[in-house]
Parts: sequence; C-alpha cells; structure tokens
Amino acid sequence: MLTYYSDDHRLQDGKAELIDGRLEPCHEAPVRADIVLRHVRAAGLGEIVAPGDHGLAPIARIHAANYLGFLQTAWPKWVAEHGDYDALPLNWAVRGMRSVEPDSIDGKLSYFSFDAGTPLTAGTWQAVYASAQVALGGAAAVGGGERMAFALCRPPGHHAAGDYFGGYCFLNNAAIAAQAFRDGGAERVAVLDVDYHHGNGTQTIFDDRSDVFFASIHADPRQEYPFFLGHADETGSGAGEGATANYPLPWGTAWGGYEQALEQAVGRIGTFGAEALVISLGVDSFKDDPISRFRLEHEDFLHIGAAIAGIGLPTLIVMEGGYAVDALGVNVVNVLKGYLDAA
Ligand code: SP5
Ligand code: ZN
Repeated sequence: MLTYYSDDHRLQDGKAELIDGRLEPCHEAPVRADIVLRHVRAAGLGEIVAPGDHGLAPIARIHAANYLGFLQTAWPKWVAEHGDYDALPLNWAVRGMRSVEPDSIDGKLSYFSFDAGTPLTAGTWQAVYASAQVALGGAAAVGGGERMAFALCRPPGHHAAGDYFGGYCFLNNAAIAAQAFRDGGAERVAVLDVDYHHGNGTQTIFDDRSDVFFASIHADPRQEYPFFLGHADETGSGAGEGATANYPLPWGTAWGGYEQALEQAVGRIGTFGAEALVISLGVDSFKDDPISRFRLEHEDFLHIGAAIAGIGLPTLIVMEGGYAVDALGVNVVNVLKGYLDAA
C-alpha cells in the first residue's frame, strides 16, 4: 500500500484551543502526524509518497469561493488588526440572528466558523492546502488502480463544511477525495466516518446528494461535540434522502456496541452500490483518548480495518482525529494491518 504525506502539515501549529473553560495547548498538533508516519514506516507497510500538486480546482468542487478567499487572506488581515498571535473567533449567529457576511476580519472569522477550538495561524492555509493535496494524491492512486491508499492528512477535515471551519478542520479532505472519485468517473461513492465525533461537515456537504452515501459512527450528539448534527433520524434530504446513515452511540461504548453499528453501516454501504470508498479514520474512539469517551482497545482497530476490507471496494483511508498521542501510531497502523491482512 501507499501512504501519502506532506511535511507542510507542520505549518498548522496552533498555540491554544478553548476547551473545558480554559485555553489549553492544541490537541491537534504536528506531533500527531509525526508519530503516525514513524509507525507506518516502522511497520514496513509500503512507500511514503508526496502527493504532487492537484491545484485548487478539486478543492473548489467542495468549498465555496468566498470561504476559500477568506482562508487565503485572513491571516494578514488578522495581524493588521490584532498583531501576530493566533486568530480565534468569539461568537456565532444563533436562532433569530442573521447570516450576513461581515466586512471586518473578526466578523468574517465568526461567519466562517463554528467553534473556538480551531486557531487560524500564519501557516494554516499552506497546511490545509497540503492536507487536501495529500487526500487528492491518495484518491488519484486508488482511481489509478491501487486497491487501498492511506492519506496521512493533517489538519483533519470532517468537521469542515462547504463554507465554515471548526473541530480542528478547515478543508474537508474526505469530501474533496470523494468528489475527486466522482469526477474521475465513479458513479457512486461511499464515505464511512469512524471518527469518535460526528462528521458534520461531510454530512452537510453531501446531505442532498444521491450519488454520495455518508455513514457515520460516533458519540451521540446529545452528549458529545459537535452536538448539533449526527442524530439517527438524519437520513439525507431531497434527492439525497436515504443516502445518509447515522449511528450515534453513548459515552462508554466499547467494542461490543461499536461492532454492531459498524456491521450495520457496512451493510448499508454494500447495498448502496458504490464504486469507491472513502474512510474518515479517527482513532479518538480509543479508550485513553484525552477528549473522548469510547473504550476501544488497541486490537479493536485491527477489526475495524478488517471490516473496511470486507466491503471490497477500492478504498482511500483519510486521517481525521485521535489525540492519545502515544497510542496514535499503534492504533492507525492496526487499522491498516487489519485491512491488509483481510484484503
Ligand atoms: C477531527 C476531530 O476529531 N475533531 C475534534 C474536535 C473536538 N473539539 C472539542 C471537543 C471538546 C469535548 N470535550 C472534551 C472534554 C475533555 N476533558
Ligand atoms: Zn474526532
């Protein structure tokens, strides 16, 4: 198998996120990708390759032009206003307020975001552009005949929608890859999101589309971030009715409960008739994850990999979350090994 990777992920190195009432060091940090890369290398799973530059066009298939313009120009505007320190939004439009794009940089930050855990920094655009290219490189390899590729994306993507960031995500790498498969000729594509958190961005992007199936297994939004999407009764809208499946699970879920949801999701993907599969791979479902409350063990990730292989489709595995840094390499490599052993 091939692993796609870019060193440019290091350019996203935020100072702090707002969490548990405090500004704390960002959980989503460069060390995450370093550790995963080291373990993929040590496990001898195959070549590590640079993605090449697929340009802005495939990103613009998913993200709005005004949002991409904002991401590319926000940093100098922020520095001119507040100085050279990470940008964080402060407030958002809720019920009864209006979504008119403000002129000021503070207003735009709020308009194009949904949380205060996702600092925008000097290197954010370059890092998220590279992360999207990593996904596109992997998608091109799978489109070209590889049975599976691993896109070691960082920053992650599944919380980012067409025109807002949040949850450590700016560009939705998995959605960009899924669209690249469509544009490369696949009639139907499935996205399976196994990150601990609901993939609200990906779901929103494909909500009304019948050509991209989205399934997500995640902590119940009644208990867990991102709180406002991911309930079981969200099944898609309009032409996309029936092409979304959500499996919310309670805090404390271990392999027994997880496996049942995974089997159901895999079954739904089978009947959908996709020609390519994108996995949003978060390993924050691990028992020792510092911000999550599932109880998966190291070996459970082998089973997740095997279940993905069992779907039997050309597959791109895209890195999303996972914050138990010491365990991150083992858990990701277990998914990949579980896949390769079962394929
Ligand atoms: C890609 C991804 O996994 N993004 C996750 C973003 C989660 N951000 C905020 C989570 C806050 C949940 N509360 C944590 C309590 C820890 N003591
Ligand atoms: Zn997550």
